[in-house]
Amino acid sequence: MKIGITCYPTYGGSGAVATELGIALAARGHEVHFITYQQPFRLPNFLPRIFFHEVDVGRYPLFEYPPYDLALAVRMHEVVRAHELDVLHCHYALPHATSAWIAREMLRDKGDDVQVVTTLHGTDITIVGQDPSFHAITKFSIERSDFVTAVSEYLRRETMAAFGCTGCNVEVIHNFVDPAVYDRTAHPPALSWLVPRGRKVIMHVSNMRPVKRVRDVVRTFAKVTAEVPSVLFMVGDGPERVDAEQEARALGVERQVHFLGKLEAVAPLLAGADLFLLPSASESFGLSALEALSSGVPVVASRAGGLAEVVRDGETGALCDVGDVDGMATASIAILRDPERWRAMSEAAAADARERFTLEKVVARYEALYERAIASR
Ligand code: GMT
Repeated sequence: MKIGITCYPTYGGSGAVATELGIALAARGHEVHFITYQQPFRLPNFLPRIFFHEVDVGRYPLFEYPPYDLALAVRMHEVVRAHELDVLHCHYALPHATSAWIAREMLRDKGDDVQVVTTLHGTDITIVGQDPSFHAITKFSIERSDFVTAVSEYLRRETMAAFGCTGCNVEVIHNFVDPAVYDRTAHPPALSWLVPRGRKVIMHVSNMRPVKRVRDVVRTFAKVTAEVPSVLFMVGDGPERVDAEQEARALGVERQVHFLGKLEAVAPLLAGADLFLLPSASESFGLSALEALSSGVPVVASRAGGLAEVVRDGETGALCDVGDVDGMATASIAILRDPERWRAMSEAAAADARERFTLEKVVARYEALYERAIASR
């Protein structure tokens, strides 16, 4: 099959999923065309059967806001025609699904066609899509997609509730990990030089937007390290990083908290972690939690959105209410203090990630969906 993939190419879960899906599809013999404004951050420079088509918005003094959605629609239309694509797979509804609808209308105008598959990732529904400025166009774009998927059952329900969405049938296809990459036995220790002997390693990975509640990460860590001496690695960057740094200073733990910035490869770091914290206010899935679990790292997280579909409370980690820093600290201490319990959770986490979210199984579901889409033309 020939698949076009559009995503946000910068640091974020939806771009990571879209890119890894494209790489996996190409490895299975399909031709994959990424259509976006920048090379996706997890895409290496060259791989067989993978093409990257840059969208150039151009600049014109009249346009205070360059119309990216239209430039994207034109580029999609062009690439579908030039490479005879079967499917356009849009990751994140806005504006990608809208641009794909325009591209498909332009194709139909000339007697051509393409199938549009839209994968909803979370904030496209829970935040952006519910903004009155975007609600109607998000609903329209979802309903006009040929097939719609959501990355969790939670997000499917949210979509139905927010949009009514009578004209569409949202199918749940969970996110996935490559168990060969997210494997704690596959990487040499990367951070041990920063970890004083005997300390546990706690990690958080995110784009540090308000929804991630990074202050809660630091607050939880401060309580944990008072009982079980630890270090905290904060991976990623974003608007709340400064607040988290300030919180670490206020709590007197700044020398034990390392901000590592945006790193492309987190698997080697996760391989040396003892615990992962994700106290988000909302999370449609929590890809970073899954990457940690696959790496054998128990996850202590908030019971928000789709996280309860990813983390098995008491088996592969612990779930607490949003903002319950005391609960998260107590759960973390209980896991870190008991080596037998930690080992059992670490093994259960890696096994469960491989059983339920392995790349092979999930990519096969997308392949089957594309086949259905093509057959329905
Ligand atoms: O979480 C983010 O800030 C990034 C965002 C995105 O769109 O890239 O992540 C969303 O999609 C990920 C991949 O499907 C999910 O794992 C995240 O849970 C989801 N984020 C939220 O729902 C807040």
